[in-house]
Amino acid sequence: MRTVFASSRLLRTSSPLWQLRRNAASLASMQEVMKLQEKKRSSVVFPVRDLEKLLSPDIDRTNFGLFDPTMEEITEAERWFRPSGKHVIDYFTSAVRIDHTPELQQPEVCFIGRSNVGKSSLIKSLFALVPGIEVRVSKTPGHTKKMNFFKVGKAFTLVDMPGYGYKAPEDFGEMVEAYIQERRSLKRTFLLVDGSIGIQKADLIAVEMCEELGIPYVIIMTKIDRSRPAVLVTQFMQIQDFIKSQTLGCFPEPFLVSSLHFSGIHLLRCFIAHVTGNHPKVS
Ligand SMILES: Nc1nc2c(ncn2[C@@H]2O[C@H](COP(=O)(O)OP(=O)(O)OP(=O)(O)O)[C@@H](O)[C@H]2O)c(=O)[nH]1
Ligand SMILES: [Mg+2]
Repeated sequence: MRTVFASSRLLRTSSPLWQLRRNAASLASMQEVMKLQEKKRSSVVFPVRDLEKLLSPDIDRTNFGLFDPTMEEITEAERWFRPSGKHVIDYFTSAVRIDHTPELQQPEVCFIGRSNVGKSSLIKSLFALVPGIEVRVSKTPGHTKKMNFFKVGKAFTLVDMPGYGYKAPEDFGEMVEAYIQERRSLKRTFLLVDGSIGIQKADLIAVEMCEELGIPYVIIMTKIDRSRPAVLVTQFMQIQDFIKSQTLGCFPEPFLVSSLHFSGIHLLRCFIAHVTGNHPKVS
């Protein structure tokens, strides 16, 4: 195991993440996050930084903080996720086949991953500032059975995908693969991996698909609230190593999110605004 912990830090058992259970829902906006103490704020916005502190100094940090906007840039990007009269954010339509997908010119990003990994929950958190928007999540795997399109004004579209694996629709391969291969407006594919268990066999199939199709994709580690920091940092380093040694099209640094605690959500909003060409200023 390559991960070497900074031992004194590892002995500290409490993570700032654990302390954030309280009032997590109120952290949906940067305005609320900015009211937190600096340490907590950083922990919510940049969860990777918490993990980085656990590593010994000699660990290679080349692929840490690759997308590193300022708090101001993240706050500014949030405007795309805030609806207004001129900027309507809502569910648009669903499709089960590529020839049923809507003709939209605006840039698109999609969320793929195993059933139950937290795709719909993540989209729900990203849209937490949109009153009344309906994004269905469920404890039952295989809940999302169609490609669900959410329009974010004229700026971009988010697509929630059915999961693969347990009880997934049989035509998942055909539906999702065809979409990824043919969708011209697709700017980024987010491949969700359960951060509490790491990469599974089924995830490798999705990685293989993305690699074969030669598309740019990003791994997101979900449900980070479920793991102790020492376990999470091990998973994180393993996934980073995996990306480095086994992939070509994958962004070198996984994103970390907890849809429950809003960790990593604000940064991801900024990244989405960035890759869809709506927030080009990020350093
Ligand atoms: N603790 C925790 N639970 C989560 C998180 N995200 C999702 N979950 C739970 O995981 C379960 C599955 O979430 P969904 O968002 O419906 O998963 P999905 O990937 O859309 O699943 P399918 O639609 O079946 O492909 C639900 O019980 C969620 O409450 C998280 O960040 N933390
Ligand atoms: Mg779903």
